[in-house]
Amino acid sequence: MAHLAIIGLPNVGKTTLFNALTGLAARTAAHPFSTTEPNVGVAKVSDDRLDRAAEVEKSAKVVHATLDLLDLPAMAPGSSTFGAQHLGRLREMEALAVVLRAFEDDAVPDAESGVDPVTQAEALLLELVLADADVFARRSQKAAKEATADAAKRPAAAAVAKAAELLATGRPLREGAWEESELVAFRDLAPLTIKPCVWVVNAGEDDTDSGDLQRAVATVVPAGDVVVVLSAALEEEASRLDPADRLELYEGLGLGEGALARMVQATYRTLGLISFFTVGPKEAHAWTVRDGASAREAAGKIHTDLERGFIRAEVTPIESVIDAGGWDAAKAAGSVRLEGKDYTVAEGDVIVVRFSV
Ligand SMILES: Nc1nc2c(ncn2[C@@H]2O[C@H](COP(=O)(O)OP(=O)(O)OP(=O)(O)O)[C@@H](O)[C@H]2O)c(=O)[nH]1
Ligand SMILES: [Mg+2]
Repeated sequence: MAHLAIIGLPNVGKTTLFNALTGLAARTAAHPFSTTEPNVGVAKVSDDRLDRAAEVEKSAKVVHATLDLLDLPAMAPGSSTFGAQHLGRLREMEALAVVLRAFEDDAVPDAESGVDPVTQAEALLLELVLADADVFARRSQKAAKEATADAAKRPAAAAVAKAAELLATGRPLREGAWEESELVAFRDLAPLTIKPCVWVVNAGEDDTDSGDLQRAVATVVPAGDVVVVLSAALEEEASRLDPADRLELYEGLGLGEGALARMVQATYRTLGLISFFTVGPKEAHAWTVRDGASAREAAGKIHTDLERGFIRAEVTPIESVIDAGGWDAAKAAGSVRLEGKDYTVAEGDVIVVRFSV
């Protein structure tokens, strides 16, 4: 299960985004620091392909993948409102979604954030770097002392020192080149700047230059981070509609399946996660595994018995199930393959595990 924290400056639309993603109704307000306690919720990872496969299989139930969300109080650079307690919560997350305000609205004061997403991205990135720098500077001193007494501890101390140096130059750890052993050496510190970030530019509903905003933010954040432009207010409104009306709204605005789906899918990608599916009359189910997982590992996600007793897997891309009009039809058409336990699962595979226990 992946955990994503939503952070950002005051009054930028963090809770609005949280509500849009979870369908919950946490309190939002037009004044800064309206969120004082974290909100927790679950976001559905919507996937069109799963819905279509469920349709052709006439599945009674559809189970989408999910993402655990945490909406935190505002960060304010240089202030102590975003306390050690919230930093601790952040360290437990697999990824961060940083909301940057670009919308202008006289009714929603922007004194703390402004409406330039680039300035906010730089300020927040620095804030995260400083939080890590503090922790690593202290650990580095302690580790150096320990290493003088115990030679076996030298490689770990060197890794921590190298990280502390990078942070001291103002750079996030994910910009460094790290050996696995180095990452292990400071894993217990749970550095914030090693976590993948999704930068969410909250633009006005009628903002038309989303491409420009996207590129501007992308130039100041670490390579590999995802930047998504959306309107949290619009997405929250859309999330309250029933699916047909929502689709109509999105289509009317030329938004395809909506910005939220794109954001969540991008988060999955940056986390190195992929989906595979099981489909049938009872249920159509999306499962999450790390990119690179074997068929046997994937089987274990469904049930430990399937992993233990794994014999082989029947596999085909979900598109071929949809196109053929169902799993049985895809099989009859010869598009289902047999794979062994070491097969590397591909994003979008439909899998039937043959097993015996
Ligand atoms: N016009 C406009 N208003 C928005 C948008 N997103 C949020 N708002 C409004 O901005 C105000 C603040 O939104 P919140 O979601 O509470 O912002 P927040 O970042 O959680 O605020 P704090 O928790 O106080 O830091 C609310 O009045 C929202 O309705 C948007 O995309 N456009
Ligand atoms: Mg809030």
